[in-house]
Amino acid sequence: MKSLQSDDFRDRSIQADAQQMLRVARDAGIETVWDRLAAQLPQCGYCAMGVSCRNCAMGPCRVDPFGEGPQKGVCGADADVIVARNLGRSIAAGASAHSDHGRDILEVFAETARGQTSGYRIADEAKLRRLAAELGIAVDDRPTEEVARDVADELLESFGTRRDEVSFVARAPEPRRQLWKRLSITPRGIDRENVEMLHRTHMGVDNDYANILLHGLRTSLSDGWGGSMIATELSDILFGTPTPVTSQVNLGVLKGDQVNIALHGHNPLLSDVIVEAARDPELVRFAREQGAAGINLVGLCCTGNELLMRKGVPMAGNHLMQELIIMTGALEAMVVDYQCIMPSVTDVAKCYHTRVISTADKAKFPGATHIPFDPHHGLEIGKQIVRQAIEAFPDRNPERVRIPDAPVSMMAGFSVEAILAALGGTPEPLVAAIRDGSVRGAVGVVGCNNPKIAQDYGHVTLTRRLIENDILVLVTGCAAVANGKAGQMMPEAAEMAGPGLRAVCQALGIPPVLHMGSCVDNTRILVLAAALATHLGVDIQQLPLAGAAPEWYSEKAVAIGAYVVASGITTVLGVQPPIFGSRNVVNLLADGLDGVVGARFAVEPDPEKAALLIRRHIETKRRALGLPFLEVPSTVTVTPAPVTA
Ligand code: BF8
Ligand code: SF4
Repeated sequence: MKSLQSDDFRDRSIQADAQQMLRVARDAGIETVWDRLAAQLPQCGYCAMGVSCRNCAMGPCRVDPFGEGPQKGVCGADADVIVARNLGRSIAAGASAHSDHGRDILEVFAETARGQTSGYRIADEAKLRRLAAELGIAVDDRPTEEVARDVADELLESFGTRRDEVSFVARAPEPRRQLWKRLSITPRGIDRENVEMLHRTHMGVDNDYANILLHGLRTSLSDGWGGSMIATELSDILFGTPTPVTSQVNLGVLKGDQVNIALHGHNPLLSDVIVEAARDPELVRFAREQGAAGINLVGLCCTGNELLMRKGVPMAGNHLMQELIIMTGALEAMVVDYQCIMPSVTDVAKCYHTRVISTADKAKFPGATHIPFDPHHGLEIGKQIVRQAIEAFPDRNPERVRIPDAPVSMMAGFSVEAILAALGGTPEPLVAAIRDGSVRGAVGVVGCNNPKIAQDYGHVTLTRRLIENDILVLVTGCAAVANGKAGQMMPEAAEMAGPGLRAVCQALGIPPVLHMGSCVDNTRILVLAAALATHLGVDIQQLPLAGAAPEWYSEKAVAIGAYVVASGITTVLGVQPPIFGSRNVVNLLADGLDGVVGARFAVEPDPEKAALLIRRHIETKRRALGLPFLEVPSTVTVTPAPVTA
């Protein structure tokens, strides 16, 4: 890892807006995530290798991966069991986060169907009816609310224990479903698989590392084809299915003369009504009275992605921008819901006039003002929050305002429906392009920022190399924002692509990097992969696809990686997961899984090398399908053009 002590902020981020704010942080003596990482170094080697355990009070224990110290915990668990248990619990935590988000949406959807909410409505009735028909619910001549109630009841059952499989498993291609059945990893109930993982990883239950990891796949599938998919589908129905939209990205989206409000977190339930509240003429007038020219909403992280995808709300930044945005001195309020919100934001906010407003009873932040979300008064609460932000405006110190200029244009809104529409209503043009080799394949580049990697370097470099080699890139989450900032998400970016992909993008008027949404929207990638596989009459594992999480940090990303692999898509991680203390676990995940689910994990911190690895993988899949393929040598002298934002 590069030194984090230096003043050369290119080590910390490749983006100019972040570098500029890091200078402000240094000059003002404000601590950031990078400083805290430096203070943690060297991080615990046992934990980094996954061989420490504190699952019971006979411990905590650790196993010496070099064979010199103890080889077993007090209970007798060896490195294999400890590593597998820790990984299993990470998957369960990530899957639970996504799925609980899905449940929150589902509950508001159910109440909306019963006419019990305020500020919510069925925005995409056609999608509701399509979904209902898919779930076997009668739709003809029935009122929308009635259909919605049945959909809600059906999906609520997916969380429990009364089913053999969660509803959306039926969307997977038949051979994949048969495979899951043979392996006994079909997810039965979303909550059930997560609870069972906690049970299995209690002391003295599942002591077979492979058996734990198989259940890890099942748990992750309950997220990918369960909780997250429910979140995506119902968010589309409640707030609209995304269609292509152009907006702007980076800290330059803040406005010097307006009340700036950042919407941060993951769940669009409240932020969506805040968009409406901010248009309220009375509040706009109030903002003017306070001396502001207007109210400017911007997004952060996945709540930002939800709003960008559906409403074109400008995007201020991804994960590592959440502290830096406050240091612009121009942020009146940061409204947070849950997930990926650093506890440190309230500390940074204390140095400025910024109000941090927490909104979820399950996610409180000492130092924040708590205004609890309540779907029965959605719009009212949204207005109350906007009012708070406006009240903070007169406290802004104009001398401390530092807004980086020049936001970058980015296109978003590529739901599966929008992609099919761009293709003329059928996947055939994409399939034809993949067949003739003008598009070699597609890769989902997803996931977080992690201060262990210069911010966005992994995402931007890997994506650039893939599109240069005619590989279509699908992005979500923080990876999408990274590529947006780097200017790789406008139709003009087709110029950066290889000749085949360039021609396809230019013919369709789309970018070579398609924004498919927030992290729960990785399920859109599953749906697209399933549609392509079914169209071709093959299983997902046979398709020239791959996944990549170059800068992942979160347990949610672990769950995503696991369900992507369990769905048959090989995935390359850019940050080392804590598994290297068990050779058996590493061998299973990086090799053995290929013979089980037809896909595996790889770890490659260097995005240049990861690009080669992925290209080789895609050409191997092409060859097996009998499609024209290229030789991608394993040792290529890479003299790439430097990637900068
Ligand atoms: O769910 S990519 S840092 S913001 S976990 Fe978090 Fe990772 Fe960003 Fe969205 Ni996803
Ligand atoms: Fe130690 Fe076993 Fe308890 Fe873990 S479960 S803390 S390895 S005794």
